Amino acid sequence: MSDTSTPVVIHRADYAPPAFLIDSVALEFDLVPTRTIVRNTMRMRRNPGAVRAPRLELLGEQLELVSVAVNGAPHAAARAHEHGLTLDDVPDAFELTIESACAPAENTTLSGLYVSSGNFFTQCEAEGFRRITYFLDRPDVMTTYTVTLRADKTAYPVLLSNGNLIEEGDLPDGRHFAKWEDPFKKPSYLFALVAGQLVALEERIKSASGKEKLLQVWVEPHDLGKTRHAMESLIHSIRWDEERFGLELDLDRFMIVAVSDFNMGAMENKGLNVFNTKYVLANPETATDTDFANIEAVVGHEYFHNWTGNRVTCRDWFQLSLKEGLTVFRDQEFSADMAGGASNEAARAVKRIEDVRVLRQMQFAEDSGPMAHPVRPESYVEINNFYTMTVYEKGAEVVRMYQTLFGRDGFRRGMDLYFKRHDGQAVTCDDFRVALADANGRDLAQFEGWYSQAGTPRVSVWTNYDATALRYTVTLKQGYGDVAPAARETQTGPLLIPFAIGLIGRDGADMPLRLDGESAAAGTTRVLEFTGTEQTFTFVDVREEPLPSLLRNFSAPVVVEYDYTAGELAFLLAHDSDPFNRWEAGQRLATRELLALAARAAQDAPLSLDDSVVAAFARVLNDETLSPAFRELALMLPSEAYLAEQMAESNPAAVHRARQFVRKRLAAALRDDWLAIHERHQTPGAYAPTPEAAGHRGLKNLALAYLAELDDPAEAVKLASAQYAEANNMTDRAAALSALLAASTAQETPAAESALADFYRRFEKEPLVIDKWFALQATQRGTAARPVIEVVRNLMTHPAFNLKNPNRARSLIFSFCSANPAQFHAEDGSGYAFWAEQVIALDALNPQVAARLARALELWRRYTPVLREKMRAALEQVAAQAKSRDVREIVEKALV
Ligand code: B3K
Ligand code: ZN
Repeated sequence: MSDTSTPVVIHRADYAPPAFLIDSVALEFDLVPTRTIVRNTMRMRRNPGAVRAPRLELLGEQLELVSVAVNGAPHAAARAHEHGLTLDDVPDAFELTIESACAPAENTTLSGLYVSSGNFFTQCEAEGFRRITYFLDRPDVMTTYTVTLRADKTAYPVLLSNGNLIEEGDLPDGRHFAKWEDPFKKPSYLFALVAGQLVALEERIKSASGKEKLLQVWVEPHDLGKTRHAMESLIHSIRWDEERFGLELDLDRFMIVAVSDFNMGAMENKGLNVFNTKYVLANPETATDTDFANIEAVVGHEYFHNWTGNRVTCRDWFQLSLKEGLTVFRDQEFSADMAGGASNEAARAVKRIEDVRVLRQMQFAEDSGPMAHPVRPESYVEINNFYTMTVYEKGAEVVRMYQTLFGRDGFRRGMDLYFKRHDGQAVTCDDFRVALADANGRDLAQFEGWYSQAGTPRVSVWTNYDATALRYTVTLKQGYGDVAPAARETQTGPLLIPFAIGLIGRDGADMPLRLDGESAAAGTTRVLEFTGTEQTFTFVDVREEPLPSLLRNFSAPVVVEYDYTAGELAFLLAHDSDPFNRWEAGQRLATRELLALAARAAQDAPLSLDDSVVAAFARVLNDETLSPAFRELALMLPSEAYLAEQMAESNPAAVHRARQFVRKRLAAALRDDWLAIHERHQTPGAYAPTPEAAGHRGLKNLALAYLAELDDPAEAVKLASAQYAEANNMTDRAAALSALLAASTAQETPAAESALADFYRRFEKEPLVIDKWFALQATQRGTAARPVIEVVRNLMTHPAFNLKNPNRARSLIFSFCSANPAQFHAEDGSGYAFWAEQVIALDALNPQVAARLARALELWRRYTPVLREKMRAALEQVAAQAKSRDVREIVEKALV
């Protein structure tokens, strides 16, 4: 971990096939927290497809070598070193047996084998398997695994690994064993074991072809009552993959295990998915609507990896998006289908909007900073730093574009061919693209640019209407804005951009579309294939000057530049038949106003907002033909982080003042509407986490949040206090608490303090709820008299705080540093000093989590000079003290 030598940069261009292959591996574990012995027997042979290597190099980290034998005889020519084990003089084919020891109880990195709440867990992706045993720990080495687990029977009654349980029994001294066999070849990153005191919710189902399957959700005994939703999500996922992609569960048994100490969301180990408790446990009292939806999405995501990732895996880690972009796309489609089915466009749009919000807020930001990289990166120092928004979310957009180009059926044809060609293989993003192209009879060479170019493309649009000829031309020009020099080098030529467009008439209705050269009009949305640097498309028979609806449903991950007037945006917000673009029009309108206000706020000039803007939002709010979920999204202003990023010089304080000004203005101007909405969208009766009910709660709680902005928050405090006390679900209770905290910014209220205390007492034994308690306080508004940094520092000493638990660290530290920009970027630099301390403290415990936190300052160059200099100093302090490769890669790239 404390590797202080010059960082080694790994390049995609250096890929070479493995010199040796492993035909099978048998692992035996003697599980003891302080010293676990692993006996690893591999059948190995030279790879006929590789250059002959003089020696065998196995990777290993933090291991104590006990013995090495080749074909049963001790092997003298074996050298253990910091990064692994080197064996000279090995035959062409042989059996290699290695015994080594590791210390799971001391493993705070949560990579490899570790102990959490007294139970054993593993996390191997990306390079954790080498912390368990010496191995060819790379994804293109696939083999079959047999795993024997031995442990004390009382302390570890449950022993799980991948695949099928083939034998179990008792051993002397109160120990027992279990033997598991995974019939499918897999790379080492998909290996898993779990051992401990766990119980399972079980279901038996029949898969599409009639085979019986055992499904289990394993948790600690006191959490068994919170597993139903995860189980149902799993069953829905299995059905969905059968129906939409014809993909069946290939194992007899599929297990999900929840663990409270976990670096990320979940992990798709073959047949034994390991999950952060946050994405498994839910009941109405402890989980919000968002939690319920996230559980469904993550259970789906990990399950879908069984085909996209596990059956067909990545040749090397540069191809990560092959599995992640594709699987995110699949989970997005799954959630959209679950919410609205294939035909309910409005419900699907809500999911689409939520996904695009995340992409624009986080991925576009990533693309504009020192960590900008293509969907298929060219190099890395620490691969764990490349599980990014670009690889995942932009990667998913890239996959979505195939579907936009070829339609659902064409996409399905491509997927079928991909599996037909590559099942059981470790392949590349190119292989995927070529399968999609071949299945649809297309040449997609130009599309490769989406994998190799970094940065967010910008499409500028000009339109012209010729009233005499009834022709309407749309000229598109593509390029990139300002990006880091390293990103610019990757930008080699125009991309193939599927650009969906509609034309709207004065009556607000879509016009039929006929491009020049076509014999008749067809449809009202057209996907233009924009392939040149600049290209003009001509529509004919256009009876009046239309208003263009551009990039419908966000058909490509680009920024569209077009000079809409405020009036045109209000018109689109009221009429566009494309629900995504209706929302988008509101966002453009709001962003434009907010940025103008932020510029004024930065100069301490007075702020004002035109009544017409308020009226445009009021119309949407009260449009009963729109779903509550859509209205909630439409009335949610762009985030402070997103707005700050749009400024020439990011000024979080000015953005905060501008955004608060607009919130207060909307709160006051629409006070009666908010009150009516809060009353009308109650969801009496038993709680159900359906999208409809969640939509009502979401809109109702947005109303409460706006009411809490009123200068006189008495009414909001009354409503929120009642809602807090009477809530039968966490969504309403947490929203009420959040409103009370917001209201107490304007006027100190005892209701907020007492609700906070009550919340803690009520949920003291529910770690995931206590995470919310920390997060709510870390993201609160704060006042000059009581800046949030003081609250946060105080909470760091709370007995329930624990830096070693990633969920807890994220709930307090990350929430403050990444989700409370106005307070974090305090001019005195207090936020940055705190950040530096925490990155360094985490670096010694858990480099992966530390590196995530380190990224909170990566856009430092874009801030106002005062902030910029303080951020640089904090970064330099971390650069001088951090030891891990993970953190050093982030801060060194930021400082270049
Ligand atoms: N594949 C894992 C992520 C592993 C992250 C390693 N640092 C979860 C997922 O994307 O499904
Ligand atoms: Zn994934």
